Amino acid sequence: MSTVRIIGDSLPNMPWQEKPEGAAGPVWRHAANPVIGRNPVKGIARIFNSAVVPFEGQYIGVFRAETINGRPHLHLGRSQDGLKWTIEEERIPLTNEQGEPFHPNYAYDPRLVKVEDTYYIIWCTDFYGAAIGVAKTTDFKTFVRLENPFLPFNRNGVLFPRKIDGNFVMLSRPSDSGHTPFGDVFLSESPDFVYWGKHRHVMSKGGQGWWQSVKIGGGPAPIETSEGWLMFYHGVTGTCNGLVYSMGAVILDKDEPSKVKYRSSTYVLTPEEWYEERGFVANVIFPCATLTDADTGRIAIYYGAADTYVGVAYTTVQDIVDYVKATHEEVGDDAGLGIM
Ligand code: BMA
Repeated sequence: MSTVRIIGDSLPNMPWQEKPEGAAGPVWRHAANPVIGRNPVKGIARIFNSAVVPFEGQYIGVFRAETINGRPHLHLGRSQDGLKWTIEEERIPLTNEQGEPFHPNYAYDPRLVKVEDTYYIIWCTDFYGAAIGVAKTTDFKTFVRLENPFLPFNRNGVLFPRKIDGNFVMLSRPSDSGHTPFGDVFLSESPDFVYWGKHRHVMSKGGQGWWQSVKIGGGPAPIETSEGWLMFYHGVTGTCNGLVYSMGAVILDKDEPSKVKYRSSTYVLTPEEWYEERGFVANVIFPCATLTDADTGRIAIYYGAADTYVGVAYTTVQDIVDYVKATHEEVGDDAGLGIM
């Protein structure tokens, strides 16, 4: 019997496949992955680490598009079913708040989150090095870039889908300027999306799970459930052959989301399929978005695979919450408020 509920909208036409017999873990892959292959659009070599939302009965996405000159930019895509995508050839026409064109040097790993009636794009931008960029739209025609919320260096900006206690809440992962060999997840609040503060530590890397021993970073926008905020994230380990990115899951306190309630000691998805193990960067699973249906508890997770493809995976809120509780491990002082 289902006891855990998603607190959100119904989405009966979201992509879905039932759990196959003998699935190894609580998350299973879409059988026809990858849903976006190489060279999907003229001038774009690879699309991965991207975000989607339901919009006007269809789906719209902000995609990390690696152009054929090697730079990542953000491109819009549309889909009837959330699986077959039409991606625009031109990058998203961002403007600044005065309405003038604004072109970030590079833009990658977007998240796309609706708060009230506005859609926010949060990405990794160039601000004297890697930092968090933000923009907003209500119609997916005009996109206004807002002030950068945080100082460099920082990545993996993840906005909560509603205000908590009247404030916007954003996770981020402070880091270094390169392929950062460290990183924990922090949380910041803002009353106006301009001034950010009340910074809290949320989660450390590590614990018994060596799959997340090097660094971690937030994933899709947290999903509100009757047990708290469910968040998928990436955890990274080092090997003699380079880094390996897996997906983990955590449940944060509903009212004080800097507190970890349950955190899975094991990954919930790790590179196993050819499109995850082989590509521009081998062995990467990097989740950036989910679609959910509150009526059935279904969750579809969009993830970048091997910095080359987009994959979709599924779970239900009951499956994943049960799994996270059953494999829970407390890491350091993560269960506290995160104020030193
Ligand atoms: C991280 C980010 C991600 C990428 C991952 C693996 O530092 O740059 O965009 O998927 O490395 O290359």
